[in-house]
Amino acid sequence: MSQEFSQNIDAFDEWKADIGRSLSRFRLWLRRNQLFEQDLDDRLYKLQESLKSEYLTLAFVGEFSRGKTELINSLFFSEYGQRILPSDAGRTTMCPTELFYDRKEARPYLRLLPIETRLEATTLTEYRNMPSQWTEVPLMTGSAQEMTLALYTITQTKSVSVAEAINLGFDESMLETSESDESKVEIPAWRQAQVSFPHPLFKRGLCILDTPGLNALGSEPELTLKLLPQVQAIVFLLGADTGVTASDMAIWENYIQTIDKENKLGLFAVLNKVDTLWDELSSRKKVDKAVKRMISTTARQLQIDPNQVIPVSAQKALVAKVKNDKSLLIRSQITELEHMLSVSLLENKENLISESVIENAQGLINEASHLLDNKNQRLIEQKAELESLTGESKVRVSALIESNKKDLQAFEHRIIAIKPSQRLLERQTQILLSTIGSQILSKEVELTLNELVNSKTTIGLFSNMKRFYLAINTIMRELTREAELTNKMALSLYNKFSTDFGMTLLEPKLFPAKRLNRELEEIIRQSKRLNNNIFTTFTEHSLAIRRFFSGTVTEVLEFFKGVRTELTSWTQNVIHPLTQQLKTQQKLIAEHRNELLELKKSRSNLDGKIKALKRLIEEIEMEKQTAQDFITSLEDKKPKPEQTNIVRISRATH
Ligand SMILES: Nc1nc2c(ncn2[C@@H]2O[C@H](COP(=O)(O)OP(=O)(O)OP(=O)(O)O)[C@@H](O)[C@H]2O)c(=O)[nH]1
Ligand SMILES: [Mg+2]
Repeated sequence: MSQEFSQNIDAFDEWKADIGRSLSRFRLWLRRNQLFEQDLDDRLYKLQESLKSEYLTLAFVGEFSRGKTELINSLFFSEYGQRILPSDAGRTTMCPTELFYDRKEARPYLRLLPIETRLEATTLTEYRNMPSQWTEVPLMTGSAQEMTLALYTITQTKSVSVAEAINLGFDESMLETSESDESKVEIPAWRQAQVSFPHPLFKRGLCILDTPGLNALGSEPELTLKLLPQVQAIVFLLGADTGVTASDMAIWENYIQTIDKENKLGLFAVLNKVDTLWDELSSRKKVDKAVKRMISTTARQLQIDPNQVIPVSAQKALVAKVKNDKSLLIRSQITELEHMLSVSLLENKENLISESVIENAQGLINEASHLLDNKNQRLIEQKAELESLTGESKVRVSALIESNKKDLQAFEHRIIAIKPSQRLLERQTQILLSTIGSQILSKEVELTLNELVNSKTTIGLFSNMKRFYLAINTIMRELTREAELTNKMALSLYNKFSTDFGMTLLEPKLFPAKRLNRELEEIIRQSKRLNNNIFTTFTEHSLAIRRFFSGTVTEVLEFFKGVRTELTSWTQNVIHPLTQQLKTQQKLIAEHRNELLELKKSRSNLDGKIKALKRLIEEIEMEKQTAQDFITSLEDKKPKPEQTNIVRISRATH
């Protein structure tokens, strides 16, 4: 892709490095202020690491033959001077293909997962970590011919009986009859392809997902449930030669509009093959008018704004790049598309990082800064005490030691007094965790499996599937109820803490039950749509059940696993500020006691001690300012929506 994209990635890397540096500085700051704790440091380290490992994924989706692969060729492989990925008339890309650079193995390869793996209960995600299950084809990146030949494997099909095809999850009406044997049908030979290629942009973390048309989207649940919702931007391809057809509409409505990313997804409707409207005998003006008309029809059909439909000619762009034909390149309008893709892709990633890293880090800094606030409060009180000693008698010091002793005792009492509430909250978080414990879920899954296996009819299968959804919803409701209770307890513990210890505290971060509910609803909604026809399509119930398990059930289990991890770290985070505050305060009182004891022996250095306290208070004030500066500088790094002019496809009103 263009130099501009490369420059934007440079800026993006610099932005990430900048955030990483801020976090490193904050980690040092914590050590300097004696606030270092392994647990907190680990959390910060994880945030820093998450900045490094991220891939940026751009998916190309649309009905077959709209030019997805041709567009990828012209965006990324024009340097080869020919088509590298197979793009032909008719169905070409037979399986979802990921193009990226494997930074771990650091070598080019083509890996293909045999279609038969669909019969196994293992998920695509699991297969990703099992290289031995994939067939590897060497990639000679130095030669265009060798590359083209190797990548042609992606288009391979095989002849199987109709029954076999159906069992593998294909819809019979979508398959072509085999040329060599009329009783057989052609199915893709592979389920998924991975191309590791040292393209400069792939090396920097860009990943491309090329997908086949409608048929494949329908038959590979993980593509719809998992791969697509995870990408940063989707290019939806349409052809100017066909206009928006019924199957284009089906993909748009079922697979794209349904992705709920709370508008965090860059989505582009690309009207490809505009060159089919070019006409040697018509004036450029007339052609432009025809393109405009087509764009407005397309926009109306997709219910989006016309300026959200981007016209392009992937084929002419490829030719123009290969032949270095500048005027054809301009006419192909590829540069405009490249610009939009590069900006949007990065902008979406920046938004995600902003939420997951920047906001988390700001929370931690705020917490630490609050701790210093309370610390200073106490130091100021102690300084006032020492100041009141000047010129006073020894008796006064003894009185202070006595009162300090009482302070410490009272403090320890209060710690003991608050323990039950703290333990109650800890126990409640355990209850919360147990509502989605792996045992409960395994039991549910086992039950579902038994009931499905014992179902004699398709209707029976359906009702048992429904029962699974209901059971999952009940578990989620239970979690939500317990989460509300937990949140209430956290709030009241924080309140009690503030009043008992006379310290201000930040509001506790509440457990995000609402968001998790939304996420699960989305998984169930997508699964229901996918599963609607699996029990009627599959001849053998056992295969249908297996598909239901490898798709929906696995997805639901993965979701709850994620919730458990989130919950565990939430639990630690909600208690942590309290224990940390108490520890710091207790230490201060104890240190003050030592000081007073020393003063009792000799008062000669009273002035020195007051001065030292004064300096310490000033230093802490400065450190607090530094913490505020960290927060502001991170705030400045957040992407500013008003600065970009990317068109986003607004969610059509349903
Ligand atoms: N005229 C014209 N033809 C194009 C253009 N882009 C692609 N094509 C042709 O359309 C056909 C299909 O292109 P592909 O890139 O294979 O389409 P696809 O969307 O990847 O199709 P599948 O892989 O089968 O899903 C090929 O013959 C391309 O040469 C274009 O901009 N203009
Ligand atoms: Mg293709």
